[in-house]
Amino acid sequence: MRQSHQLPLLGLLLFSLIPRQLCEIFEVSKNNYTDLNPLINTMINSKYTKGIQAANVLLSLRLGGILNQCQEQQLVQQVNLTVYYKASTLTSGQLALAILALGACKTPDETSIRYPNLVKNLRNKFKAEIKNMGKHNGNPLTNYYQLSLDVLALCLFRGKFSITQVAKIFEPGNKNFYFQGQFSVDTGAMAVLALTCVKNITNGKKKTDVENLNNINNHIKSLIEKILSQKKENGLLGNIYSTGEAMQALFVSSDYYNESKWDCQQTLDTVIMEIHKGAFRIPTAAAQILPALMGKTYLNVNKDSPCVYGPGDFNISTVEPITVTPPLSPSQIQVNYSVVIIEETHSTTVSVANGSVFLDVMEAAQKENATLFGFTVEERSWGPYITSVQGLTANNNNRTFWELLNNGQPLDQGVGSYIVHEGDNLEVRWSTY
Ligand code: B12
Ligand SMILES: *[C@@H]1O[C@H](CO)[C@@H](O)[C@H](O)[C@H]1NC(C)=O
Ligand SMILES: *[C@@H]1O[C@H](CO)[C@@H](O)[C@H](O)[C@H]1NC(C)=O
Ligand SMILES: *[C@@H]1O[C@H](CO)[C@@H](O)[C@H](O)[C@H]1NC(C)=O
Ligand SMILES: *[C@@H]1O[C@H](CO)[C@@H](O)[C@H](O)[C@H]1NC(C)=O
Ligand SMILES: *[C@@H]1O[C@H](CO)[C@@H](O)[C@H](O)[C@H]1NC(C)=O
Ligand SMILES: *[C@@H]1O[C@H](CO)[C@@H](O)[C@H](O)[C@H]1NC(C)=O
Ligand SMILES: *[C@@H]1O[C@H](CO)[C@@H](O)[C@H](O)[C@H]1NC(C)=O
Ligand SMILES: *[C@@H]1O[C@H](CO)[C@@H](O)[C@H](O)[C@H]1NC(C)=O
Ligand SMILES: *[C@@H]1O[C@H](CO)[C@@H](O)[C@H](O)[C@H]1NC(C)=O
Repeated sequence: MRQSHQLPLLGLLLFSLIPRQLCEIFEVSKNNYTDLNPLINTMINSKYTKGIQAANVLLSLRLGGILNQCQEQQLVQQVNLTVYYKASTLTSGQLALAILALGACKTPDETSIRYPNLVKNLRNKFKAEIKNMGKHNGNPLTNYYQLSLDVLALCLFRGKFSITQVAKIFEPGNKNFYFQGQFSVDTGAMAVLALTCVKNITNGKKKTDVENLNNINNHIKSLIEKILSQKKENGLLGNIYSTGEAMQALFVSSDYYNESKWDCQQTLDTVIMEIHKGAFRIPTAAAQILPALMGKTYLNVNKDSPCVYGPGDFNISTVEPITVTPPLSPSQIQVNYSVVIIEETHSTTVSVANGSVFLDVMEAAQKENATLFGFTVEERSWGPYITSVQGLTANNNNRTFWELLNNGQPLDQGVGSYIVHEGDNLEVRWSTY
């Protein structure tokens, strides 16, 4: 494989600015940058980078200082289209992500751009989330990962919000930090980033401020403990897809845990290994892991760092494209597939090409009997998301969703990514989270 590109100079400098106790990240050597190529390729070569996925990618590549002007313009255009023409259909967190991406770096002449209209719109969407919690048993329109993105964007871009309310909502015992009783590391990490920003803009003069600061400090400490308690043998925090954001949370919270509690290098080594195994083939997955690998966090977003351009820019066209999924082989495999709704189970055995994904199995079953195996699917930033099966639709107001399992174990990938194997017992189950 020929690798003839390099990261921009600023990228090199940034490596050396990472606080020492965190991670020795990469040695400044070309060898190490090539480890990141699969991520960058996935993000830049994706033909499907539009909408919110483009916001994820833009934010990530800007934080990394990896884009050239042309690539950046294309991505900004995609995000522009989404925020200016589809604003009303965006969820709160989608808009927040777009604001973070658009504001993630500034050329010297636009340091004052703060997207006041978008921020005002976000404020209204955030209010609607809170209102929904009041009406529907504490359940927001979306989820706490998105409420955290909202607070982060409002905080960084000078939107109005109540610090007292934030301190109250993000109480770590809140059920919205958990899915099926399990602490959600992604959600906790995003909340730590948001709370860290809020903490920093709160000056402790008034009595309520002192109380809020005290609460927020306690929340951060407790969330960090919960994140570290999800550390696996191999150093991952939660699973491979939550690790990047958990690393960001740990980077900004070094005052809240003992250094001996986290071996950053081990986490990093495992992530690099997983990059080479192809774990980050989805652009959003690549986008979420990259900043941490470059020692950056979402709090670095409006630090007035200019976008990095120049002759040393990463030359995308010299990079070999990666295959997105292994090729289908002509041989067929047999898998079991069941739809489970409470006590009622409908099963079938389907035959699909070796190398097929879960979605192919669902489509084969649907062809066989659309009454029993009919379903609807929507494209989201992580790929196809199952919204209904047998006409039964998932609903955030009562925390219902269609859960994916194999051999009784929940999958950590979606229907568009999980490659099925001979003898799999696949299941879509009507569940609550
Ligand atoms: C909240 C959440 C959920 C909620 C979504 C409903 C709600 N109340 O919002 C619930 C609990 C239902 C859920 C379900 C699942 N999730 Co989920 N979820 C998240 C979380 C924490 C935040 C998503 C979000 O709001 N992003 C921000 C907004 C701005 O982006 P968005 O694209 O508009 O968000 C929507 C989609 O992401 C979608 N969504 C949520 N999860 C998943 C998973 C997949 C595969 C897809 C395609 C879409 C999708 O719901 C979001 C709200 O509408 C992410 C964490 C992360 N790191 O991103 C995990 C995450 C995306 N989920 C994940 C997984 C694996 C699942 C499940 C497949 C689990 C399972 N075994 O069933 C199912 C989806 C099954 C299906 N029906 O297709 C993984 C995806 C990894 C991967 N490589 O694909 C993540 C990264 C968590 C992790 N660390 O493993 N999830
Ligand atoms: C970085 O590169 C050096 C030598 O080029 C290598 O020894 C080291 O293991 C690499 N680090 C990582 C995290 O891959
Ligand atoms: C995106 O929108 C902003 C604000 O309307 C505009 O100034 C900018 O030129 C647009 N950028 C692109 C690449 O379309
Ligand atoms: C805290 O806020 C100040 C300005 O109020 C800013 O200069 C500083 O970078 C912020 N620190 C963090 C960690 O965000
Ligand atoms: C950190 O952990 C080490 C080893 O477990 C211990 O010796 C040290 O006292 C701890 N420091 C703090 C500040 O808790
Ligand atoms: C980038 O790659 C293209 C095609 O391989 C080449 O023509 C161009 O000169 C390269 N640019 C830089 C800056 O290396
Ligand atoms: C499916 O393909 C994989 C490699 O792509 C191979 O190892 C496996 O034996 C194949 N299974 C069948 C049943 O053909
Ligand atoms: C689908 O399954 C249902 C229930 O078993 C059955 O009544 C129906 O005839 C089947 N439809 C087809 C097209 O096989
Ligand atoms: C959830 O809400 C939907 C729509 O309001 C309703 O059809 C469904 O029966 C509810 N499910 C549960 C488990 O309460
Ligand atoms: C498919 O499921 C049925 C019923 O659950 C089970 O008896 C059978 O062994 C399964 N087949 C395979 C290949 O696992």
